[in-house]
Amino acid sequence: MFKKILIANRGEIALRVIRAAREMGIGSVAVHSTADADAMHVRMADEAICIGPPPGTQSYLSVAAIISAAEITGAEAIHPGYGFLSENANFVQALQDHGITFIGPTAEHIRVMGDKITAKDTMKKLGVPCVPGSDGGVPDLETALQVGQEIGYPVIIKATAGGGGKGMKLANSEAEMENAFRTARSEGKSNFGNDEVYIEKYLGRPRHIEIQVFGDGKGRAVHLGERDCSLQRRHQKVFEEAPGPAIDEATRAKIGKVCADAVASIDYAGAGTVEFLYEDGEFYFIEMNTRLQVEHPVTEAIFGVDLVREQINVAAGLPMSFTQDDLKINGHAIEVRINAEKVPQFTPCPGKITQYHAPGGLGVRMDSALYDGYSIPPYYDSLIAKLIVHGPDRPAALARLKRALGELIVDGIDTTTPLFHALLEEDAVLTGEYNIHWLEKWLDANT
Ligand code: MV4
Repeated sequence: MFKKILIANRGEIALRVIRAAREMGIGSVAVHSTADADAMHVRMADEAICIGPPPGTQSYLSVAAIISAAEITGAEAIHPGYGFLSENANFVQALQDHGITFIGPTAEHIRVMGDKITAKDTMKKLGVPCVPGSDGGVPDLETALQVGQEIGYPVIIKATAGGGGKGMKLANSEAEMENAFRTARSEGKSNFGNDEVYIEKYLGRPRHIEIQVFGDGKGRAVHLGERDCSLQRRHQKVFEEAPGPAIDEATRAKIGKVCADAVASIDYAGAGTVEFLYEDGEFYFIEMNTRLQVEHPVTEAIFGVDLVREQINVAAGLPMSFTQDDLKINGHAIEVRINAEKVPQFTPCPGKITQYHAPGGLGVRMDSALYDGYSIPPYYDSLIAKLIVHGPDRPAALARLKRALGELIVDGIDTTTPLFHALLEEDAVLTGEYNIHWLEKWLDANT
């Protein structure tokens, strides 16, 4: 096992990894920008090292600075958290060249899944159900129109390097194809430096269901059920739950096994998420994320596992601590993302926290790097806390969420907390009968 690991991240996810390391008897090294000298991850880690000025590009995204920090401190492995360098194949390759272990999958797996066309092609060949559409990239408008003819409208044109909804364009008819095709291409080119696009049948009212998988890198893998992350605003998740309210046990076992078998057969190592659109009882693969996700705690809650500990074990060459048969769901969990943003516009709202009180009690987990008197810097993501509740069933989890939100105090800045109080009054949230469009429609009508 490693003696010391470096966490190439900040905020709550850096704390999450430091905590797992400490429980495992592993030393932790925090890295930080000059803007984060007073951040909680710096205080909580065994050691901390400054890696550059405030902008992420010059600090948390600087491969050279992070590798230097690992070499100076003698860290043997690096956990990337999520975001930043977590899905950067070149970073993983550079670590390998320096003899530092990446706590995550191989550079090759990151590369394959980072390109959505190769990801889809790979998953399709492994028996994972995909959205009907073009076979790979669509080189020109003529081919695009042919695909439209074959699969029928509406269709969606997606940039293969796309993300966060960028480089994604809807065409409702042949007449809309030319404009949509050109726009998707140019957005792909300008945002990601890649103008390759592919085409899919457009699904009108799906849920976003993602399957948590975990591999040992040696041909064994398990699934840990699904999360329903349909409640999103502008491709940002705000509320996630597990198990999914629309998924029954047989459905879960079936799609879970397909995903676990797929990643086992490619010797996938560590945590991964296979994302689907789910409509009318059918799953359609869209993407795979090769990192630990923000919302992983809802899965940890219902399965009673520590995914970060498992990641570290597997990276050190040890086996996973569970088999598929060991993994049984207990109850229901919900996470809400508390952002330093002012509703209804969701304007970022950095500033000084004058008073902070975290909710607690049975079935409540608050993952946050906040403290009294902390100043949230303006340079990074606005996520400041994840409130995760766990109860014996969905109604109990909802009641616990309402109770816990009532205990939360974050003074000095605006947060998205009022949104969750309001959502907990909505029938669609209480029944779980929502899809990927519900939240945006509700916000349009209510804010
Ligand atoms: C789709 C889709 C409908 N049909 N693909 C949005 C981001 C990207 N990860 C995939 N996305 C979508 N792909 C087909 N064939 C609708 C979306 C989509 C969406 C997906 C998940 C969660 C929220 C969403 C909001 C708008 C559109």
